[in-house]
Amino acid sequence: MTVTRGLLLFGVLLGAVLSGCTQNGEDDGQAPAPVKWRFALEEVQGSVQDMYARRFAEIVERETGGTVSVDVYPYGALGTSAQLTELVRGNAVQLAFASPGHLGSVIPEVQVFSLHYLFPRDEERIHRVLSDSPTLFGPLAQAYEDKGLKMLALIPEGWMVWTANKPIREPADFEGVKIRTMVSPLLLKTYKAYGANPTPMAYSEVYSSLQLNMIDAQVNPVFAIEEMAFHEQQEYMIFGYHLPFVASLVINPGFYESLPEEQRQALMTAKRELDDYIFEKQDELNRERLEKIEREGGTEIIRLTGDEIAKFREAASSVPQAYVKLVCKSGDKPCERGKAILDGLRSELQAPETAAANP
Ligand code: 6CS
Repeated sequence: MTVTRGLLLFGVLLGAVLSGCTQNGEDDGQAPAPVKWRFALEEVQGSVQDMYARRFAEIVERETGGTVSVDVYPYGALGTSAQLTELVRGNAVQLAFASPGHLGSVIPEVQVFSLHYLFPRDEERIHRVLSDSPTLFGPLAQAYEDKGLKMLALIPEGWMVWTANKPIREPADFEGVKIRTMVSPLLLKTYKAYGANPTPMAYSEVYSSLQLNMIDAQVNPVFAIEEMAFHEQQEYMIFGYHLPFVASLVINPGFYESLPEEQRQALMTAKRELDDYIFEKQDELNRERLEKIEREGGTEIIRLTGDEIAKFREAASSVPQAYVKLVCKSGDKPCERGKAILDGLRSELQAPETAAANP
């Protein structure tokens, strides 16, 4: 696949691409050339992250009167999710998406986004919390800062959906199933609680691992399953509504501090405008791509009933304790902060108007 080839060339390309960028150039004595910010994605062109980044670039360019230009690097150009995070910490790229599912070993507290059935079925509520949460933009953002990352925004990318070569309707169906997960430790604990055999690996390796039968199943939002063609290697897609996929947008903190006020404002304007934009766009994209998969045929879609979901909720009920154990293993500060994040997020998500909570 293109993505895999791109990642194999990581070392060579990275040097070539990054040394070719202008940070503060001049245009042959004419108007100063725009300052370039590099923005790296964990997803390919046409994805939710790509839509976000392209609109982000337009807004920043508009708000800074063209003095800043944003170069977007889709997945495959610069590295895996873990490598992109390191590039931001080193300011080799200024901005990147960092999925919590890949960040858990760096920022244990972020694994609150891996807790199955913590989030209600009410997507509007999730959207509002991800846009404005005092917990997520307070203590969680502080946990990012402590690890050399500034968290600018959290974006919803749709419900995670299981794909497999057998129908999965209850935790017992996961017994012995080799399911690819992102690399955060809590995800492994969760799938073990279902009886599965979780196998963490980079996104770029999933297609070939499915093709070679090295894994039996994987989990991702619909738009990603379609654009990475995972469904072509699987017979079933199962909606268990266990977890929305959330990505965080991170920026190098030193770079952010060095920006003039006008450019910081441009970042905040982009964040605010894009909160609503991406909520609507991801929903559209996930619907369109589900219809496409259904039209193509060959994939059986299963939507779990309330009773079936209840069995998964029960099987996952010990995982919040595992989250607390994991954050507390990392020291007193992450321990206290992790517990506060879990409690704070829980109460924000369960505000009274969330009548349609997860069954
Ligand atoms: O499964 C993954 O690793 C990836 N999935 C998506 C939808 N975005 C980025 C992430 O790395």
